[in-house]
Amino acid sequence: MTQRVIVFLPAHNEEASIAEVIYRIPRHFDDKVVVEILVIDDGSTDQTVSVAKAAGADHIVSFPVNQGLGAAVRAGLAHCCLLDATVGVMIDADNEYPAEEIPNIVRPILRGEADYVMGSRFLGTITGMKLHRRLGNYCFTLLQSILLGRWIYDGQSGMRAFSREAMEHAEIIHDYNYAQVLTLNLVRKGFRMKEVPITYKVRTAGQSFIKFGKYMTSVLPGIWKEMRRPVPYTAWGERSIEEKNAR
Ligand SMILES: Nc1nc2c(ncn2[C@@H]2O[C@H](COP(=O)(O)OP(=O)(O)OP(=O)(O)O)[C@@H](O)[C@H]2O)c(=O)[nH]1
Ligand SMILES: [Mg+2]
Repeated sequence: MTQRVIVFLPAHNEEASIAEVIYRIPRHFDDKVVVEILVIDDGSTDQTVSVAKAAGADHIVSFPVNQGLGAAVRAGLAHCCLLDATVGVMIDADNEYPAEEIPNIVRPILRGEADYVMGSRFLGTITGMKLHRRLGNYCFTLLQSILLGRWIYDGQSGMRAFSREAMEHAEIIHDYNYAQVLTLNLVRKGFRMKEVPITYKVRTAGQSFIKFGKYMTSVLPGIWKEMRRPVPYTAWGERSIEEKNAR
């Protein structure tokens, strides 16, 4: 049976790099897999959409105004389900992540070994990441490791793959970002997470959206709120996460 892999790119004003990301996405890495590309244009005011279409994007969803990266990833996951994806992949549109390595994060899901695969920069290789970014990544990753009681290497990766069931049940609690709250949400629901090494190269075009103050005042309360929510669904059935951990 043919499996559908939908690769989605959240994009806000990425005309300089989105085409290169689309060209780098492998379309035929397995005879039984069809790959399609979906762009979630978050109110871009540049030529992101026309550049993406010309580069071969199959589907475009455009927000009339900018809503934030969390909202864009939420829409990406929902549209992957609408497009009947077996596996959904998200990758940043800024060409920092290795799109040609997408099969490595998809295969564990196709093989039924994982529901949620993160491309890990810290297990792989990193070129050009500034020291303060590295430290920020370590701190936020450590926080997630403590909250989940399991070791995570890269909690802020912009390259991830999701099983259909994980996409259907993923909840992103705030519009600003998804990175930490999505992992907390899926792992607490019992989805099996796996990290796979990737090669990462810091962007040379466009602008990072991260501003220290906004990041702290949005992401930390988001993590707090997510952790205080009950888990209404568990991938292993009706039992609560406490019961599962106690077994
Ligand atoms: N939906 C949405 N996407 C955004 C926004 N800002 C950036 N993005 C996209 O989110 C992805 C990641 O954005 P970056 O600014 O590179 O953020 P980052 O990779 O976490 O941070 P850097 O380490 O600075 O690159 C890119 O594909 C952007 O186009 C936004 O306001 N809304
Ligand atoms: Mg980036």
